[in-house]
Amino acid sequence: MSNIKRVAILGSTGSIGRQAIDVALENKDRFSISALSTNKNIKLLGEQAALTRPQYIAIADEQAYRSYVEGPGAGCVMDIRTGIDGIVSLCGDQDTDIVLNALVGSVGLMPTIAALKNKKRLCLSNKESLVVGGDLVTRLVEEGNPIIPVDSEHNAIFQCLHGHDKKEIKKIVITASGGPFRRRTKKDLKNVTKQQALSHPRWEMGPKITIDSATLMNKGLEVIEAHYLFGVPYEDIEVVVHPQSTVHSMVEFLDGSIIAHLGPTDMRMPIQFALTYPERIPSMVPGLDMQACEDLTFEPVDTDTFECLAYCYEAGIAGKTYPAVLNAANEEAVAAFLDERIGFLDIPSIIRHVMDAHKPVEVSGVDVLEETQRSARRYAGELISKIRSVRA
Ligand code: MN3
Repeated sequence: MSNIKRVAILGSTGSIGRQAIDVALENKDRFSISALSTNKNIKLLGEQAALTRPQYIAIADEQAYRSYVEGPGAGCVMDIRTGIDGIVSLCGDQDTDIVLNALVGSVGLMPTIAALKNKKRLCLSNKESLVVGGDLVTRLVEEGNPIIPVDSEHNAIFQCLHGHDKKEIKKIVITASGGPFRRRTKKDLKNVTKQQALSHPRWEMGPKITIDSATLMNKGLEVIEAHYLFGVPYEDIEVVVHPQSTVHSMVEFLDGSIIAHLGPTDMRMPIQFALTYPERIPSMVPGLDMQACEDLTFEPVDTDTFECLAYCYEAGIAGKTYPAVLNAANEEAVAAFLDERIGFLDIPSIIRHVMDAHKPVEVSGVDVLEETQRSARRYAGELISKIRSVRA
């Protein structure tokens, strides 16, 4: 058997997916790509497929799938699939050792479940899988096959915890850059534009996560993600603003020692670590120059202004279907904000209303989550159209 690990990259045309391809191509002696998937960016997918020669590709959007198989994909030797089922099926292929789930949004849940059920190594960038389905997903995690987090903060915590027992953790400290609106007041945020919200000071990311970073929703989702990944109660998960984003996160242990993870702000580093774990190999990413390092500063997070973060703690602690509802409302609100149908502060307001109207139930299975999210999205949609008619 060859030592080359075969990687399925779900969401290969997104920011994380593209960087994962870079890492795999840079380490051809270790990795080959067995599968790629996109929602509908078939142009880039075609280029990636020509470059990496996977056995399988999946195009979630049916129309994009048809244009591809009738166009550039015609006569191609790859097995081309469509729909969410097509993406999920990539997680079970015998030709795949590692599934890197870099999908955006709650659509990532089913592939996460499939990868764990099929006993693949799951490198998880899709935090929504854990936010929406944390109770279901953690039940599938087996000893010896942990989820390897790709999200930089969680990848950092995962590294800090190496060799330590969970019982030794006093608390987890997740760092936040503070986003583009750090130190702003609510009044300042009332009329911020989509462009302003999309210019993140530290990280280059896709539009959805960039807006989530501006509202601090992203940090809140990461708190829930950390709760499920590391089994730490919410009261032991703290968020601190660290504008330089050099410390990616920290763990405080029972004896008061804090172990922190530092590195450049480049996602290729956590992606590579997730793929090579437990080994470390040289990286193409230039290391951190400590001589040139700015001051490393820390400040409290302002949850009065950035209410989304407080809502995430609330939903996480309340449990049951609350996190799924919070996430669904956020996805709808962010899409509407990106379409310029609602204002920036309408995002937390919509989430608040949808959460308040929700009657929580126990997460007994995927169907419960689907029904819950559907009705949360429907209600969020109603609120969005009301706001829109007021604005027009
Ligand atoms: Mn992150």
